[in-house]
Amino acid sequence: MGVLNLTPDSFSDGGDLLCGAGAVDADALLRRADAMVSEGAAILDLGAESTRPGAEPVPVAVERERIVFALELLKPRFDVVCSVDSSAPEVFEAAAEAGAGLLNDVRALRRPGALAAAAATGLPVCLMHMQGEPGTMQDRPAYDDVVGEVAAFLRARMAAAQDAGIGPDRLLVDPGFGFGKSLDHNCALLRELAALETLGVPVLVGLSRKRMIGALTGREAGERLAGSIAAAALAVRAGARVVRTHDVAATVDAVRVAEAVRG
Ligand code: HH2
Repeated sequence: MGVLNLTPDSFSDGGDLLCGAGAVDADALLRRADAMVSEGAAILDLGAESTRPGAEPVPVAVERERIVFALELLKPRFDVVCSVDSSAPEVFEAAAEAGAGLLNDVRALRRPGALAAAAATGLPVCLMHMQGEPGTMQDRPAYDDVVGEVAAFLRARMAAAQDAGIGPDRLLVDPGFGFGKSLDHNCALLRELAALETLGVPVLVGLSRKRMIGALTGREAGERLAGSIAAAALAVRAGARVVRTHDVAATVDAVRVAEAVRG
């Protein structure tokens, strides 16, 4: 899953795909998408609001406009699933109409109206764990048993989704690396990722260029490729089925090796 951030302020690639006025830069988006698809991405994840700690909220109308514009540009040109990284029910419906193939919600459909809106689209959904809200989630993350609590949260959100009409055949889950987690929490989740396989749906991971990689390697966001690749390989070895990445070519190679070893 290649990351395409249509945001001014994402932590590693913010502003790359927007023009000065905040509109999506069509040429830049097409170039980046084309590169990702030729490097082996099966999914492109479009996000129009940064979730990094302290990011500015984006009005829902702006988020929807950027997402729909990008989908209308990409869908006719690329034979891949276009995923939409959003928590807004208003965006789900518009995205589904514009050809989205997956909803990726870092809030696991907890916004009012999100469960019903996602159900109505008929699309698959990725439910991610996050402790707290983006603005403050890294202030003091705390767990007694991070792996058990993340698994229990995801199980509860799967049950809520099922009640709303979204069965397990339409779900993926994600432990949410870096979302309300210390370095120790992130490492414990990666070490014990296989525990999430008991949920019975595919596991997606987003580790690419994240702060945990920076903490472990001492490197800035643009220099975290090798660390991110190591984390992706470990995650696939432990059962991850989808890897969200900014660096598709290198990650595809690492995933192929880890998959072959996993068997
Ligand atoms: N991480 C980010 C955004 N969306 N979705 C899922 N399912 N899993 C993740 O780990 C995940 C995600 C944050 O990364 P990025 O999009 O690069 O940054 P930003 O939130 O600053 O736009």
